[in-house]
Amino acid sequence: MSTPPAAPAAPQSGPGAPALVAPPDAGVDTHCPYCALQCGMTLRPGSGGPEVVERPAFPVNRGALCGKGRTSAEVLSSAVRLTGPLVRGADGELVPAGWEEALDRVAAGLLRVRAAHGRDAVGVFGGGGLTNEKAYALGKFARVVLRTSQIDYNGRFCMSSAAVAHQRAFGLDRGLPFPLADIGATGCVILVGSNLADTMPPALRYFAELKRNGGTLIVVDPRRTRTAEQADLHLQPRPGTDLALALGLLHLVVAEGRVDADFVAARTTGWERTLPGVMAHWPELVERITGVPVPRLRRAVALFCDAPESMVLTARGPEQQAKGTDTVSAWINLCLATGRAGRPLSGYSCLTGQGNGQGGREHGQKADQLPGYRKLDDPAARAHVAAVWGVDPDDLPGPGPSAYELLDALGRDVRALLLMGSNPVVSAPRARHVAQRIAALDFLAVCDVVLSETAALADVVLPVTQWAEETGTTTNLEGRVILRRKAVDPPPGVRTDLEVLGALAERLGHDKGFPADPEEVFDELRRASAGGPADYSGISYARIAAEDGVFWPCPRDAAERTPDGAPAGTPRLFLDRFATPDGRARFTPVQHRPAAEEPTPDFPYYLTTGRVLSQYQSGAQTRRVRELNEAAPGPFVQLHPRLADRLGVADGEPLAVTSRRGRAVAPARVSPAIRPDTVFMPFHWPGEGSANTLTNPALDPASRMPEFKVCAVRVEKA
Ligand SMILES: Nc1nc2c(c(=O)[nH]1)N[C@H]1C(S)=C(S)[C@@H](COP(=O)(O)OP(=O)(O)OC[C@H]3O[C@@H](n4cnc5c(=O)[nH]c(N)nc54)[C@H](O)[C@@H]3O)O[C@H]1N2
Ligand SMILES: Nc1nc2c(c(=O)[nH]1)N[C@H]1C(S)=C(S)[C@@H](COP(=O)(O)OP(=O)(O)OC[C@H]3O[C@@H](n4cnc5c(=O)[nH]c(N)nc54)[C@H](O)[C@@H]3O)O[C@H]1N2
Ligand code: SF4
Ligand SMILES: [Mo]
Repeated sequence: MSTPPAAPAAPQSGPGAPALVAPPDAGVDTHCPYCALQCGMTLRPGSGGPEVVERPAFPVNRGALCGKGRTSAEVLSSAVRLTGPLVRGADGELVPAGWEEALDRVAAGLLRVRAAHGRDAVGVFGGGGLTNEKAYALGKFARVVLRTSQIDYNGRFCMSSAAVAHQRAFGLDRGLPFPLADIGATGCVILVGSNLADTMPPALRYFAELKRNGGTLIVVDPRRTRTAEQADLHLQPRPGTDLALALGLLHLVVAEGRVDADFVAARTTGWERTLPGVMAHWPELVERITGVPVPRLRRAVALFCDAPESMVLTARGPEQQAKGTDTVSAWINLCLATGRAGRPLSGYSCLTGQGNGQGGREHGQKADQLPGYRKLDDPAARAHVAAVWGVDPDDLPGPGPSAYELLDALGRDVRALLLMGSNPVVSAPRARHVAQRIAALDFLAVCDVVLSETAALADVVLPVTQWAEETGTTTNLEGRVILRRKAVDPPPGVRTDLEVLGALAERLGHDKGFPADPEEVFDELRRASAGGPADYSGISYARIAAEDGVFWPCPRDAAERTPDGAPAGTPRLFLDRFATPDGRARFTPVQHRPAAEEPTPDFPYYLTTGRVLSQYQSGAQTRRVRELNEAAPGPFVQLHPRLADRLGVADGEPLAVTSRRGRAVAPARVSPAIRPDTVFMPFHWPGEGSANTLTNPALDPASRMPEFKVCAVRVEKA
């Protein structure tokens, strides 16, 4: 593994500070670079560079920002980032180079591998933080220029299980089928494996509203997080047992006569086939599997069903499991059986994670997908998109492997990789192995803002612009398409991802089709998405700016219109019908099964992983912000006092955590907030304390999601 670059603090004055594009003091309305809430903010000139100020008019966060958003302007400073291309020199070191040389090298590297090993020896890896325009251009670049099937992205590690379960049940995958603000007005929310007090703090206000309105919150998490502390009822299951838990709750719904038979009859299919699996999960069995006492299961069912309306929201806890898809299906089944779907203020939804986690999964950087959330193996979809791209449908490659499978094939089947918007050396499961696979590549090119741990392994590093330095759209967790506006000039020496793709396409024989102007790309994306499930054809930059975002689907020929005559977007889905061929939601029969790895005498504890408030993802950006680094300086192992006693470790002492993949060492953080049979590690850091040294790449059969949330470990004093 590469040594992590140090995280320098970001000075905000002097030559490194970017200049604001807008007239002085006016400020530019834009959005946070980080999570899927995509909080609205304004960038205004300050004494030492642009300052983030509140933008109360934006409806989702209503002015509130977390510490990451508040400090996000620091990452714009040239002191913490790449400001010129780097190429691997003769002595093996990365050395500065000009753009022409760097781009020539990338083109030559990709062509060389293609000539020697064929088109599918060249791979592409994208990211859910990329704007819609970039994700679209990257997918098009892979299919049209490289003509490779080997493209996937980090969203596979994020919400992919919920996406598959959504499709399976509702025929459409949009994280929230309603605006976030609806949460405040429903009667009961079951929040499953989300720690949004740390991961989306401004969203907490809607849960506070829920409680003010007399509603109740149930949190399902093996840890008593700051989110769980807000709950009326906290269920604290063993990691990896949510599937049994959901089945157990549904069993009680049936046993207590709480099924909404009218809803089931009128708006769903598949209940009869689903019922036997439900009845096989009686409460005492579920208590044994999950560790949640039967009276608490009963209490949860009462709160959920007695409320006039209720919702289930899942996040990574139940989804990042090798049975994540079936687990989400079980929670959806609970909603369907109780009639909590397809009507206002009720329903299932998934809290998408990355800045463009929603849009990034719609426009073609996914292995099996074409823009508009079309399927790559659907002949009509291929014909439509090929016509927009001006190519023969038969020339489009077919579906390729999923993210982990692609990374695992590096240096073997896939020998060159173009990577944009991810840092898998830190964030992929079994990360040491992934780093070895990356090191075995014949050629690696990385586009990034900073020298990430993955970029540090590249043959060529291309420095690119980021959020406030360029214009583009993202689609937030609600399905609201929003406009991130350019607010500051980038440092000289960096280019946009779109410019990079255009320049590479040209070198690979495509001098047209890859414009650098984001609005031009968006207009093409609108045409490519027209008629697809995620139809953006009625959305324009001007409309987004005027309306605080537009919810997809928004077809150009929509029957409903806004007062201005524009096609109406769709804030709430499924009110009349679900997006299945017969308009009914589909139950999925599911059965509980153990995690891919359960504790054994050699590896007696569960490890689960996740996030802390002040770091974002692989930490590539937030580890470079002084305030955030001070708040969350490094990895730790959270463990219960009883386990700490048994191991003879005190708070702060180094602990070694070993799984079948490797060993990590980090200080103990002793806390009664976690189950005694489980330890927790955040995954934001490379090096000795890297959680992903340990994690299990066992994949969900349907979504190909790795099992980040549960593996078996040994824990000892280091
Ligand atoms: N501060 C911060 N915010 C972020 C991010 C970040 O890196 N840092 N990343 C963004 C992204 S991309 C995402 S995907 C979201 C993720 O947002 P969340 O899903 O809220 O984040 P996690 O911490 O991964 O997991 C949530 C909770 O799942 C619990 N959990 C672990 N195992 C299980 C289990 O088996 N069952 C259940 N029910 N729960 C379990 C963990 O204890 C944890 O508290 O956050 C987004 N926001
Ligand atoms: N153990 C464990 N591992 C996990 C998870 C977990 O819960 N536990 N969660 C998983 C989840 S949900 C996710 S989403 C992944 C995320 O993990 P990663 O895919 O590694 O995500 P980031 O750290 O956000 O990496 C984004 C990279 O792109 C760069 N970047 C930012 N903006 C741009 C841009 O506009 N263009 C380009 N070219 N680059 C840009 C950033 O500097 C950074 O280096 O991690 C997964 N890994
Ligand atoms: S909650 Fe998410 S979008 Fe909002 S400021 Fe924090 S990181 Fe940014
Ligand atoms: Mo994510």
